[in-house]
Amino acid sequence: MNQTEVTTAKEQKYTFPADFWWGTAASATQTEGAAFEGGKGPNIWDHWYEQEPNRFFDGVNATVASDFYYRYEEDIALMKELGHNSFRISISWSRLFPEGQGEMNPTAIDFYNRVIDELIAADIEPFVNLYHFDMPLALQNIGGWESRAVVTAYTEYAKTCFSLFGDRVSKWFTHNEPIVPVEGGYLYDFHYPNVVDFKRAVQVAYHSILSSALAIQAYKETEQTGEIGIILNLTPSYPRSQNAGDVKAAQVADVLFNRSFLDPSVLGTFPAELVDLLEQQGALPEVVQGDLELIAKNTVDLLGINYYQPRRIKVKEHLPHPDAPFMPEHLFDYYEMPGRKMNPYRGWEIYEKGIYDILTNLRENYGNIKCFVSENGMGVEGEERYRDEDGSVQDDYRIDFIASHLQWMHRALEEGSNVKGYHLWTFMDNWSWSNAYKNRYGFVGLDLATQKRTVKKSGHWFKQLIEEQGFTK
Ligand code: BGP
Repeated sequence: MNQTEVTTAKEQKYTFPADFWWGTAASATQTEGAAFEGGKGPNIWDHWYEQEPNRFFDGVNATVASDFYYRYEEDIALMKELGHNSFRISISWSRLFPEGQGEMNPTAIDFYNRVIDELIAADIEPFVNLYHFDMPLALQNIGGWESRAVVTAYTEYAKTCFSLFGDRVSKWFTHNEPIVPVEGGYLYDFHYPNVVDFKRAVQVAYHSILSSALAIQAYKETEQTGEIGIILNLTPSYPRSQNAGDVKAAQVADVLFNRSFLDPSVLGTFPAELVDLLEQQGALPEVVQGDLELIAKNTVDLLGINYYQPRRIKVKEHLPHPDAPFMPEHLFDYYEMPGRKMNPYRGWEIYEKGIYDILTNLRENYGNIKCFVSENGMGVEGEERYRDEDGSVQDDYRIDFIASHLQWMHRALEEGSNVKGYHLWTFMDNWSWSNAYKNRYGFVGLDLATQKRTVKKSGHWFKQLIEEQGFTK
């Protein structure tokens, strides 16, 4: 297990446990397509596109995506060929409940049953996530995550999923990156409903956390014996220097963007620093009696970590106008560290050690919670230029990206981290919320004109890695 064998003077073999989860992650909106078919109701993405198509990159929406709705058999067969032992899907809430609650759509039940059965038949464990940014429009119209009634509807939706699919699914996730709809929809204007208001953002965040605890409670009340968790995008916050101002600023960013969700999900409590900050801003959310006990009792079994980039933080140098409505960035500034390695296409820093720092933090401060890397990946524009004569993208940069992250993960494992697996974002090039098809992430290339799938070099490399339980670098 986990040993590092010395192969040559410089190269090492990194070996992972035999039962490590290897696979990829995807989401319903970004892959299924059939956005207006099979009885699916509209969600906020369908609606926003209808309202403001120019807010979508290249004016392209997710109506077709990667056509998984029609091609899931072919895609799962390819996953099997590439050695996956696990794959994350999300259920489209508005496909199952076109109005978000009430009447169920039998065609959707049939579709998800077929996908889950197909995965199991291919020896690929389905990891099922309940919410990946796709609020049913009917529920957004009554307030979305700002509304307590939507929390109740979500709990019913979660219970329904457990009872429909829980006989075969034993890895459940309540949310993917719940802070993103908060940031996008209520702070920085990159998701519908395009509100910019800190207090409302806090209420949305609070209700997402509460809904997660309610779903966990509902799962525990079933007879089912699987595990339930949440998937968080963790962004380690590094101060520019060890000066008190920089260090304090980085801690504030960490509390706001990481600990705000991590602490209640894993420890069952909110950081005192967060409560103080919200109190100072007059932004404490509405909490109903009994909520905090419920959150305390219903923490996760399993944590998914989406890791793309760190935050580099420095002390706030120019204070905002005293009348400016509060925004998190009033408390710190971002800092462009000289010499940092960037993914030029996505504009995100690549810092492989971040994954080790996250895992170490979880081991030291979060009871070494069982976890896995649920997303990590590299979006690249213009990958066609790396195609060989057979059409296969020779993406050595992606292999290098994955291997360098795995090296740090391996080190964390050796030091006792409870990390159980690694999923790349994503299996096949897919539609992105912010960039449509500009940046490609998959192990499998997608020809948009023909929907033809072609495995990239990284896909073959990953298959070999799984077969050999590791790699040499
Ligand atoms: C994560 C999301 C994914 C995916 C990925 C890549 O935050 O969970 O849904 O989109 O980021 O980001 P992007 O597509 O914006 O480059």
